[in-house]
Amino acid sequence: MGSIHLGIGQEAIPVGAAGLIRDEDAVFATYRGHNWALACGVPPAALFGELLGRATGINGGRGGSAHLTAPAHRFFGENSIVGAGAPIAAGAALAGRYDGSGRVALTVFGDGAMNQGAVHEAMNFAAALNLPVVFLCENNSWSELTPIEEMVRDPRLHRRADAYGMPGERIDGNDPAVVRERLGDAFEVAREGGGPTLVEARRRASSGTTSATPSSTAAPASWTRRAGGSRWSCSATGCARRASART
Ligand SMILES: Cc1ncc(C[n+]2csc(CCOP(=O)(O)OP(=O)(O)O)c2C)c(N)n1
Ligand SMILES: [Mg+2]
Repeated sequence: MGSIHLGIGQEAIPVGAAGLIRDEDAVFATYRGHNWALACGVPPAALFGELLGRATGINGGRGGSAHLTAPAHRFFGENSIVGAGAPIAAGAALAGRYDGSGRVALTVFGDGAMNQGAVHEAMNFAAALNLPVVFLCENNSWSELTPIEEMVRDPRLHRRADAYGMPGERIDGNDPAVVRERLGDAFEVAREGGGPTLVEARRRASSGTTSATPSSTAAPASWTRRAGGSRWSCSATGCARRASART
């Protein structure tokens, strides 16, 4: 089966969002999207079948862990390209303007994706055209083995919304009730023609970036420091699992 990107520790965000997603909406996730597929109503057996590459999987085993998709359940898929779901969501929202569906597009991505050009383009495009997109950043403070402090100068990611002229809010991603309420406001704004919102849900992931972080490839010595809070400790000669998982 290989490694998979687990959503352990980030469950409160899709759980809080699940009741907000209507039939006409569309959800775009990343490789860490299994919990979002479940939130959209993908049957667990079909999800797990897909993770195991079985014919009984939601995509007949061909999508696998990182590329499963279930449009019939409003889940327009995972995406292994960091940040790539955001422009697709903006396109889906624009299409909804023409097909009259009233669709709100929800795009979910990580804190690392906030530095991808495609995400910035999508936010600007959605704001400029006043599109019904909810940009949801699941901030687990890690991009693979790089902690957020080493990646950005200002970690208040939600404030970037100001630059695009849209609302931006940071919320507690550990509490499903908070997620439902605050994300619900963003959905409401979008449905009422108010355009896009950026929501930054902070959550400390309790699993490593993948189930096998990192690969068996020898890692640079500098990773030792960077992996300090992760499940792995790496040196120039290789990596070893640490005693305690990152919490
Ligand atoms: C465009 C692109 N660059 C690099 C990668 C390699 N990569 C896979 S996951 C990841 C970290 C992304 O971190 P974040 O956006 O915070 O999401 P998280 O994995 O923490 O949920 C990177 C850099 C990729 N898949 N796509
Ligand atoms: Mg992250």
